[in-house]
Amino acid sequence: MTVSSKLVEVPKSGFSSIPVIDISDPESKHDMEKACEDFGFFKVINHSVSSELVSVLDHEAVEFFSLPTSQKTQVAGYPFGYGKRAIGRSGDVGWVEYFSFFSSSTLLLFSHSTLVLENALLEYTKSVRKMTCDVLEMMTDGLGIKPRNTHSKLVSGENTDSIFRLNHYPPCPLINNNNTNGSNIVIGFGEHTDPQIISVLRSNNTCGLQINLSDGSWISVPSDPSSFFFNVSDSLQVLTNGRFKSVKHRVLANSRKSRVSMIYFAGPSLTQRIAPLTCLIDNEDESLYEEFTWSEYKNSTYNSRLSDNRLQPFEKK
Ligand code: GA4
Repeated sequence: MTVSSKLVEVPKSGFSSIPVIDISDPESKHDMEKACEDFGFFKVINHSVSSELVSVLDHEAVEFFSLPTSQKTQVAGYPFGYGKRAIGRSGDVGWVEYFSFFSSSTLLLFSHSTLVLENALLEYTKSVRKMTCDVLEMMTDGLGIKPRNTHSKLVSGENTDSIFRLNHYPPCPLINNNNTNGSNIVIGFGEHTDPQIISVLRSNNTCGLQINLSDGSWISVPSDPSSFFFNVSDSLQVLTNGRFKSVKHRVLANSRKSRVSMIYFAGPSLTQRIAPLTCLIDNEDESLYEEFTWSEYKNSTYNSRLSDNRLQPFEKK
């Protein structure tokens, strides 16, 4: 966790607002494609994930994080299980506690949680996976790629390596409320890009998430508990040969309010080869990246620092 005196910058380029995609309208594919190219980030509305399911999970998450630390640490573990402050295993820290689950279509490898939480998680991840596939299919269509399931099939099979994570950012007493110019910030989760294909985030009504624009400025994402936020991750940047941007993002702690977010990191199977799609390049020379498997990338990721540029070693010289 860093207490920084850096000012939150104001965007210099013509940014107006976070792109909003209505997934019930097939024509939104054009806006989605543009959002992926310009920001690597968009908000999805009119989705089919049930609000009741979301409420159950929200409630269960709040209950879990309210438990005494001694009880939560009984289910501590990395990469799956409970964690507090420490992020990854290379020394990063943040004003955050979390609970990560391995998630695949048939399996939830976590035996300590309550039955209610497990059931809610299974139902939620099933529903979010379906929405993720719909979004990826719309995106593939927007790129003019056939078949429609070119991307969605990477995250929908039995062996996909996805993660589901609950993050809790408690109110932070280190933030000085008397400082009115916004220069006193505490990092909840430091700047990074996600390594998978796409990430799907939902949060309660507390803001804190920021995305980084190409001019380097940070944009605060207004919270919206009824919508989902999608961010392009590293593997999708490679698959599209850099056309879609893996968005750098971070979370700032709040002085008074708790933020609870739930994120589904949609990854491919460990053996999946990741390289620019041949239909997006005219010949091999145009490829910006060396091919890798998800397992290779994942291994290098888990040995890196949060803010590292993890794709750099795979860029063609
Ligand atoms: C960033 C995206 C996901 O939160 C995550 C993170 C993972 C972790 O918290 O264990 C990592 C980070 C994330 C990338 C670099 C490594 C691994 C922390 C870290 C320092 C769960 C993931 O898949 O990669």
